[in-house]
Amino acid sequence: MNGVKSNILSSFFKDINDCKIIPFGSGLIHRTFFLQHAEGDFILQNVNHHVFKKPKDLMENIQLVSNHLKQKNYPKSVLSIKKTLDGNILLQTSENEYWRIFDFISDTQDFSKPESEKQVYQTGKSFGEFLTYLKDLPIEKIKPSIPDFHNTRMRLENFEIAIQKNEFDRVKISTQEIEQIRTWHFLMEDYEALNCPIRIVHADPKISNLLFDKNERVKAVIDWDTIMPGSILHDYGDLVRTMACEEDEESIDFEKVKISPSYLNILEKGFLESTESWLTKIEKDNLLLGAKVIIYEQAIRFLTDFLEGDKYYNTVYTEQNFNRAKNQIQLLDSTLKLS
Ligand code: GN1
Ligand code: MG
Repeated sequence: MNGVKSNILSSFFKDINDCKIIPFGSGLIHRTFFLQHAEGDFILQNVNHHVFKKPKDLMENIQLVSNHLKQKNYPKSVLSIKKTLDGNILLQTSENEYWRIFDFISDTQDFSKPESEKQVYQTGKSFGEFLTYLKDLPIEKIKPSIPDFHNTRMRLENFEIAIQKNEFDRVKISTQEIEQIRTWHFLMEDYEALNCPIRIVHADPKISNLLFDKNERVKAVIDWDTIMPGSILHDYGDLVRTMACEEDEESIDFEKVKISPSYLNILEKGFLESTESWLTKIEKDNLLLGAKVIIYEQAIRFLTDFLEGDKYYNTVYTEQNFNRAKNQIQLLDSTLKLS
């Protein structure tokens, strides 16, 4: 069934005769399916354990966050894990694959770029609300599912190693982009000098990780795999990266890839409405630096993956990661011109 073996389904359901499975979503890491069953609708995922080396840790994080939010009466939908028939939150198969199931959150839409000011404002506000609810979850209970995930310095080191190795002979065509990235080194230093507080963050709040209702309001923040100790600036930055640009990260219409000042203002307004009372001055004063650093990091990551032969991100054509890197470079260039 769409490449999903029956032993996987029979680990979760007593009766698997009426299962319908179709590929789903736009994630760049896992394989995701929509699963219909007499018991209800679900999301079935094959967890990428090359990226998430300890899949059990991330499932424990998700369960913890889900219970916490439910207990606090968080007003939006949350991820609910469907356990295997023998009570596990994750299935490990004899072929060393990891599978999991969540309840499907119905009546939603998702986007790869923003559609209106109302949607942008609602996103800032709702995502700020999500972080506010995570604030009183004891941070030591959350395990970093990918160590050094937003360690830009380490990302740059890996980038330089990929250039040195040049395994796929792609350095030559990337010369201009490589040089551009090197000139923006100062962004990482500016960020490091801040010493931002460490809090529980989402670490991947791009637009497609938010589900909207018919009225352009956020119904759920999804993709909790990267919830970990980190910096609010990175989370706000990822919102700006995908919510304050009228083109999406796959666009090769590079001329049009730029920050929209009106979307940026309205996103910040919504975000601060939910977070202003508890963010520190350092955080509030440096939100835009968070955006610059995260767009920078994303450009580095896409270009590194291109140089390494597209091992990390799912791609459907050869130069996709190169184009994604060019898109982010363009976006950063326009962000730097704002101030
Ligand atoms: C990946 O899994 P997905 O598509 O939501 C990536 C993010 C990147 C994003 C770029 C674990 O997110 O860090 O920002 O692609 N997730 C991981 O689109 O690397
Ligand atoms: Mg993700």
